[in-house]
Amino acid sequence: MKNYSFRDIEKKWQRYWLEHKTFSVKEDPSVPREKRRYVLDMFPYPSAEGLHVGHPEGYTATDIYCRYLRMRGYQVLHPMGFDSFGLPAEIYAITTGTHPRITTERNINRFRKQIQSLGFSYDWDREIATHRPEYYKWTQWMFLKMYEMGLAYMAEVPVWFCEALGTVLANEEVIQTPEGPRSERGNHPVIRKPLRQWMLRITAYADRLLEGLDKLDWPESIKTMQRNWIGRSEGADIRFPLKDHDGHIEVFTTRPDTVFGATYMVLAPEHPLVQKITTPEQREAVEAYVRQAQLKSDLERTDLAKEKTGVFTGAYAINPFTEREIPVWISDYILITYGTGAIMAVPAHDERDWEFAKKFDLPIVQVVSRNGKEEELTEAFVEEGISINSGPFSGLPTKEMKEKIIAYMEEKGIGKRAVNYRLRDWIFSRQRYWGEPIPVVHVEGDGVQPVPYDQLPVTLPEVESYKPTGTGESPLAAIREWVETTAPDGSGRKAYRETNTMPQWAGSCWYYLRYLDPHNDREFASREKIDYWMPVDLYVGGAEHAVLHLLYARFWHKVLYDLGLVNTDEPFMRLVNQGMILGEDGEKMSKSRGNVVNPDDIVEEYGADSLRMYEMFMGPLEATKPWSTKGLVGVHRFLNRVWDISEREITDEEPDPDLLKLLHKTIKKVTEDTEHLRFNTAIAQMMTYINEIYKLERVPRSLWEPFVLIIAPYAPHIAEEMWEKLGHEGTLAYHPWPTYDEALTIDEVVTVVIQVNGKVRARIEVPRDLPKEELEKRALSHERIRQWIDGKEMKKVITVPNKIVNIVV
Ligand code: ANZ
Repeated sequence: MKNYSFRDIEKKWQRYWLEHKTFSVKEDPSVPREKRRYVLDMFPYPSAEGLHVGHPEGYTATDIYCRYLRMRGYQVLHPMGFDSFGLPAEIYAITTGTHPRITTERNINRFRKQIQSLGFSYDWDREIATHRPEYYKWTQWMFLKMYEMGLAYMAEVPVWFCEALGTVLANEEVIQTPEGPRSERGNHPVIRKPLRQWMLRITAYADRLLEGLDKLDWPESIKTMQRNWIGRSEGADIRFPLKDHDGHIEVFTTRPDTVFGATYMVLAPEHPLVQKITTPEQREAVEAYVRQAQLKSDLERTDLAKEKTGVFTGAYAINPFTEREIPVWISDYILITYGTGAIMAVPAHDERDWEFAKKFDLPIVQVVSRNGKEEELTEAFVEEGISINSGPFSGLPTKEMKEKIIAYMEEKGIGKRAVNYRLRDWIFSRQRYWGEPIPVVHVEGDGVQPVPYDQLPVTLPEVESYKPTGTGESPLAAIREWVETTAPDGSGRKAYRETNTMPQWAGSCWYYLRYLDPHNDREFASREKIDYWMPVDLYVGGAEHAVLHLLYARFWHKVLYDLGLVNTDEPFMRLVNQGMILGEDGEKMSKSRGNVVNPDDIVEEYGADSLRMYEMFMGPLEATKPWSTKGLVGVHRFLNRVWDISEREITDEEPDPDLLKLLHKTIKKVTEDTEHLRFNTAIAQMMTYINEIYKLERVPRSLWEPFVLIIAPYAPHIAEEMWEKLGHEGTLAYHPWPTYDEALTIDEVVTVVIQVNGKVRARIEVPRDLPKEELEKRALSHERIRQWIDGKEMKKVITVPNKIVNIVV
């Protein structure tokens, strides 16, 4: 294959764009609001491995879209930066002693070079990195705002602790495996352990995080994942008085309508009442059970398939509706972290309770029925139905029963309507070095004091060792000169710096705001700039961030909104997830499989334009698709053909009418597809066009120039070069996008009359010269015609193409 000299061309234009700051944008109030667009990529973690082929997929998609928008006259903000705190740099530091800052900056330089070698049109003047003090100063500032609002607090909580990583992990960072809970990063075992932690009260925003989803143009699957993660359940809290003790057991239930069927109760093993009510005879068994329950993960404990276990406490409660004494058990299928940590067990209508009752021979009373009659149950009847065995409430349908019984309980003071969320507050501290220091001090005898705003940032000290202490304390705890300080109130009292740092998710909660005003040292971003650009119009990134980053950032943004610091309560209006690129073998790319494709090699061998176009041609942006070197070579060959055409004689001759039509069709298709991010089909159309143009020896300029413009967002380097060859000066980046003539894009149509027994019954539009058989088929299946001919005997059909179909029945 003859190669066009993509290496020279690509370097030349990349240098040109950088030197001319082609893609830097400035706020300009004369640009109307509807002509501005903010297009955002999920910024990368600058790993030591460098860019992989998954990065350019999303980045190419946004780049094509941005380049297209600029040519359509939009002012486009398209920034890039680095999510640069995080474990790998720290782990590397532990083994090599190299400061994480040094490796991180080195990795960033490599990433930037790689990204630039792909010709993306970022505004590099706006680059940010979350580990730099001028950035994290504002992350700390926002933390202090949350502290003032009561949204950041300290608590002794059972947390996931990973010995191997030496740190606490958030729920979201723990995955459940057949071998028990493990860290998402590194796949190390994790255990539950109570530790003092900083928490962010994300639960206070649960309802707003749910409601906000409705107005977002996001993939339904991501919205569903967020809804499930937040997990809102409506029901009631009900109090069951204890027999032989003061007080009561409070339960949360989503089925208050089944209360007459509550034949026993179950407490979580960690429930505080367990110690109090357990009888001496049962104490030993209960304590043994509590000890072993601590070793299990929540998922193991609530696994439906798992054999139920439990122990009787020896105590009884009173069902306030049946007034019967019901036994109180403990079992690990009840979680202390959900609802009230206690349940009323209704074995007839809950599967887990059913199994438990069967195993321990506890009474089962049916209180909901299909049709108002009791039946022989062979398993829990979990559907809604008609209440039975429920005293004066019998006969009510489930929904009505729920309302009536809640009203009754509220009136009698037995219970009340309640809502529960699966969402937990966000554990916000990590016992690591390489993160934002939490900007508070602990003053001797006086507790926590925030570091005053004018003393931010609290910077990371230089350390000798990055090893976690293993005691659950951060490596920072070992640096006395840094830790020991005085109270910020000026009292001179001794104080100790907080040694926990923030999780990696912190910096990415607001980075899209810093791009707006990256060099501002008085504010995280000026309000004018926020008003000018926000919200983000299009956000593209991987689906793996469905509940982590995307939920945290929405929460954080809502806090800023409540502080009056941003103009909308949602940050990202439209979200698109790029699909994963698998290895040539159809497996996930990984070092161990040896199927990783390195973008640098591709750029070197085929050029950035080929890589960009190939990744977009692989399939729909959202689809998972395997890498194919053959496919890549095909796209490369296509670009060579394009180049080949550009070397031919370009004339001012009139174009052939059919080719002109094909051009207009092509412009139309590429315009619409680019607009809707359907890049693969846009490219297919360009290929069809090039197949025809390739046949010409002399190419009319009117067929060529528009093509150079529409391929430009996709393969910008070769396009710029060809544009220059056409005699233009400078970049085409802001040249108006070609328009098309709608009339030239439609195939010519004719109106055909359809008659039945000589009477005109319908008229249809069909392409001129539609073959006779096809025309008859369309006529006979026409809705109105079928009314006249269905069920009748067909005598004959007389067809004159382009004119008439006459049916005789
Ligand atoms: C009685 C009942 C009867 C229940 C019935 C269900 C069906 P969601 O939808 O997930 O919110 N539950 C409450 N707290 C629990 C805890 N800490 N650990 C384990 N299970 C708990 O589920 C709410 C239901 O889960 C509650 O409603 C309770 O069982 C159980 F026919 O109460 B139900």
